[in-house]
Amino acid sequence: MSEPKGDIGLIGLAVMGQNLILNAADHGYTVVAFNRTVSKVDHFIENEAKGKSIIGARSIQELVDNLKRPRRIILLVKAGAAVDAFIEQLLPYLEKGDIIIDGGNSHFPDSNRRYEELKGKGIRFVGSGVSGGEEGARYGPSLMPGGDAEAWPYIKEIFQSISAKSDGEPCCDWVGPAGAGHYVKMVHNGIEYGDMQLISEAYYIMKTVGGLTDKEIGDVFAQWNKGVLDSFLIEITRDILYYNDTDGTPLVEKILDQAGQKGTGKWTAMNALDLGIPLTLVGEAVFARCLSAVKGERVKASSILPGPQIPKDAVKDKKEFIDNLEQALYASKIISYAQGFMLIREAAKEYNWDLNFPAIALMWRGGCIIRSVFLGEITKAFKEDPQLENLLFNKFFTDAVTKAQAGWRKTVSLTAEYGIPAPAFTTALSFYDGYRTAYLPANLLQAQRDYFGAHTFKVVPEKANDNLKVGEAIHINWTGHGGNVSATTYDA
Ligand code: 2AM
Repeated sequence: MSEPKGDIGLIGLAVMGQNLILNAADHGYTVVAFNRTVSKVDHFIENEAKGKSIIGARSIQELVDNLKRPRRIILLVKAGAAVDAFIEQLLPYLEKGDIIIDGGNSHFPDSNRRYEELKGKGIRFVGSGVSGGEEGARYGPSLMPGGDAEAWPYIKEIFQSISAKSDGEPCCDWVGPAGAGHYVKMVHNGIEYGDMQLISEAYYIMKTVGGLTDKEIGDVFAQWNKGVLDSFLIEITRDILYYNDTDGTPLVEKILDQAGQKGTGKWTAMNALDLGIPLTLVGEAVFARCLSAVKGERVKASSILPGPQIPKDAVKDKKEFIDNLEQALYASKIISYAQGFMLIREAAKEYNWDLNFPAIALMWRGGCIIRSVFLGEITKAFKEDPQLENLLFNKFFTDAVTKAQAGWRKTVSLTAEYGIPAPAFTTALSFYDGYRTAYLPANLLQAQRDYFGAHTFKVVPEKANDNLKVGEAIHINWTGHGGNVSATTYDA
């Protein structure tokens, strides 16, 4: 057989897979395409792929035979069993040093497992987050590869050339070991939940308290998209609000208010609970979707549970109201990203991953759903200090939240006063106030825990005395009854 021509193989010809192949072919690579349902290969080769540097394979053997060594094979199939099934099918045909890249929406523990299993067999595994939807896959996605670092030199050029660019820099770099690529993609999705919830709350506040029409709200988003909030999600929100149904009224007002979810936001929130990180905004965004889902109960509650009336003149100065709202959205978004990076930092510690923080921000800067000008500032912050403890400690962001604070507080007050649900705005502000408080009421909490469960507490070093010694686990007999036994396992 003549020398194989294929630079890279791709299994899974759904829209994402097809578009990624076309993207790679446009960049001069020869791609070998395969799919479980082989008729899709034929259809693709005869249509979209016609005349391009794309080879159709009708079996795994044919796919592998057509690839240069080390073979590079991307899987873009349904997450879960399909990925394991294809890895199993590929293994008999691969050699040590070949590379399997899972570009699907796999949960990171699966990628950790696959990385380990394949390492044992001499196969280099990469789990790569891919974001940007169908359009992104075709013209430049955000790619977040992690796994076996030995694979990176062999895939770097292809990955960085097909990825989105931000100021000429590719939105793709090596994330870190094992499942780190899929982990970072998961957190991206969690943050996406948060951004979408914040924007939806802003729309709702303008609609209810502000009394704005959808067209007027669309105009506000159009305006915001020219400033610090410039982002893909603000842009599409503007377009959605401008979009009218055939009868000339806004389509969005005809959509049932029950949010769906596929689970990546939940995974992020659950991981935050596991690692003990207050990722409150993403958590609220997931719960807000859950609350929206109990539509029947909400309709019933709307006629039983009273709340304040919104007076017609609730908003006296419309411009000020909108400016405050913009500040609230901006500040809350900063909090959400600060929390997201707190989580990633903790994951790096917990899983012993050496992560590339400036690269993570840059990968989200373009190509993906949360792409924004704002992520350029985050990239800068981490480039200045890759060890940055918290985004809020970077001068740009300290100044930004300081400046936004008054408008943010007024907006949250307004929602509380008029009974408008704004969980994401509210939790962001609560986090901010908690984070900047040196002495929280957890002292009382510790006392309660010690009172009923003898869980012990530690003393504030400056207030130590002969009975309360620094660093010691102290138990007090609060009632004067019972013993002095402390319990660390009793959890009633
Ligand atoms: P199909 O075209 O044969 O259905 C997105 O669904 C992609 O994942 C498609 O390429 C689909 O292949 C593939 N896929 C879904 N479930 C699969 C499975 N259990 N085994 C192999 N491929 C699967």
